[in-house]
Amino acid sequence: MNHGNKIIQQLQALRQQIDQHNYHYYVQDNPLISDAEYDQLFCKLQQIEQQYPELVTADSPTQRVGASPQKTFSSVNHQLPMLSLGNAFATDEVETFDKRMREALTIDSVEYMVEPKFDGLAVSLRYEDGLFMTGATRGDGSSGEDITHNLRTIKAIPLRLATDNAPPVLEVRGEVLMLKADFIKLNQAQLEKDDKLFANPRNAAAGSLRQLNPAITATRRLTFFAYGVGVFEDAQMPSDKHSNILQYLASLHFPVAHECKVVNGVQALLNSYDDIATLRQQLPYDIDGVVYKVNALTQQQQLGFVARAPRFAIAHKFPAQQAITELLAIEVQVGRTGALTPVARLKPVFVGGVTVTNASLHNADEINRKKIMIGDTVVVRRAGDVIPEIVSVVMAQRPANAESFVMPENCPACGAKARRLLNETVARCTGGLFCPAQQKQAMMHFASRRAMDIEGLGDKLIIQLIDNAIVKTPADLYKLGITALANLSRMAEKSANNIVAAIEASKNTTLARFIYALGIRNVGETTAKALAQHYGNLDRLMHADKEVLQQISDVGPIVARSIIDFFAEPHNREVIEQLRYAGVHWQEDQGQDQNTADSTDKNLTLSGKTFVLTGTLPSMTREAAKAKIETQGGKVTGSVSSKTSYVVAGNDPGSKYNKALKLGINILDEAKLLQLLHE
Ligand code: 5U1
Repeated sequence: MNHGNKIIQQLQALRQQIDQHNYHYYVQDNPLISDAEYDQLFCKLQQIEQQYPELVTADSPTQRVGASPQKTFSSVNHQLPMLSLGNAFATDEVETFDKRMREALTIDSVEYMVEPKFDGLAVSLRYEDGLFMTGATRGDGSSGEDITHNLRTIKAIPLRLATDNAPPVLEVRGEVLMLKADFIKLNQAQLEKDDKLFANPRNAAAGSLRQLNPAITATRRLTFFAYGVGVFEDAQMPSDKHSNILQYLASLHFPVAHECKVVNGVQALLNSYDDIATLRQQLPYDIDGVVYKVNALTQQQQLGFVARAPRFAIAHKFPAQQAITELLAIEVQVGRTGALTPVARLKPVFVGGVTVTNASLHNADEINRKKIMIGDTVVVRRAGDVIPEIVSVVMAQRPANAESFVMPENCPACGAKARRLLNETVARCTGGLFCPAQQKQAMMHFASRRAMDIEGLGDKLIIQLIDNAIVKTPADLYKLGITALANLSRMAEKSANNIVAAIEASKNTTLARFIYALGIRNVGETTAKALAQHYGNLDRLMHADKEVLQQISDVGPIVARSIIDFFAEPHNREVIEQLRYAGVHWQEDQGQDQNTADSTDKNLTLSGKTFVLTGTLPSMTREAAKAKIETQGGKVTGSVSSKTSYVVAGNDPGSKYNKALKLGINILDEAKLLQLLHE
């Protein structure tokens, strides 16, 4: 097809622009345009490529995540082995290394390159004619696994070398890492999902690279640093010094650590080690030492190799980051989704350059597994340099008065019942609508498009409203006036009007949306729909029986438990009542299966009893009373007869009241009815 040069040129220009911005963002850490502007460029490229699919190239920024999940990784032979490094821990070992270099080279002082030793995963990236072709793990050094598709998702790795003079072959060696900040975010997200936590950034990077589905790897933020080359056919490759090779790699747009430095002699090596050790905490990534390499390439060749390690380089490792201290207390924190996390309060201790006073204990199982008791002397480690953790207990030093930890039965933030579900490792607060720790999350979910669909009430606004104590629960949203909103920063009066109108409009909803909006744990949209269809009525669901719940498709014992717990929490019920009082409403019907197990269950308190309702009840509609009676197995009929068990009478009762008196039938007011319902 003839596309005309114009389209091809436009595509090339867009790709170049995006590559350039990727480079500034991911490699230089210095973005030139806003995220929105970047997204615009990317969308434009996607649009044109969609229109002309035959013009899509493998190195297009749109093609980072393309491959479908694999069954296994195939093996790749390294044309040039991927070597490992000898280690030094003490100063005298570094001095011995330097002496060996000087003697072998017969010179007085050696020029070295000093580099941080990244705590990540070594990989080799092969470029052919400037295009990224294959990426592999180190494996045993001779062959590794082909993880090309996963490596393509890492934005710091160029898909095309930034040169007009692309070498026929170039293998770049370096390390894949997860930045400390990204590791913390990932673990937070894992915790929210009740998914496995990673022990440190290295494990997180390894787990992410080992994914058979590149789409998952793409969701994990990984980065890359180059520190050398493998095979190459490249006339541009510097042949004098390793430092120039790194400079050359940087010119091709590979990230190279800023901390790399050329120095002379052993004292300078040791000074650099101290400098980098001091910097360590501030670095955005984990390092576990410093690498020293003889800088001149001819000297490297002269020195050669021993087994699988080069003689010309050594890793000077940092000492392990562990210390011993006392566990003073275990407190429980409540997360955004209500997860209760025990946190160790420690006697302050200096570990790896910082004073540690807290350590996460993750959950009760972790505490039991490590046999941790309050008052114990414990070994603390800064895992992956980021989150301090308790490694073990010094049993010999356990005091007689050491106390076991018991997970609280109630949420420390709101007092609601805490419940640990069968499929979860953490206990969670059940006061979702009320708990202050969960306010923001609950409100964002409540207002979201698939829930109450309150247009304009975005996450940022919700955060502002909660931080300024304007709203606490979703019910407070319906009390919001234009003035309260318009007083917020960056809120125009017109937007305030629109939001108030959207809140008002959201009052008219469906039962399924409302159930979903409540944010009951394990109740997603589909389950909410199934519940709405089955019960047809919120009160009936609020009094649902666990066995009956489990007859509904999508509802197993865990979901049923979540539902029962949620409605058992008085604060949640209170917020629901406030919402109804504010005018949130939906079409209630009988529900598809209302006469199945709920009302015929012989074990329910009111089974076999017949009720007639008359007059206006003080706090609930007759419909609500009917639902409550039915969920307890009772039947509600329209007329009084000798078979009627109870007549429930409110204000201004009708003739049914007189008939009940005549027939000597039990007459209940609302309070007595509630007593009968055990409420
Ligand atoms: N920074 C750095 N890490 N690292 C690891 N350089 C470096 N070089 C290595 C290894 C295994 O090996 C070459 C010296 C061959």
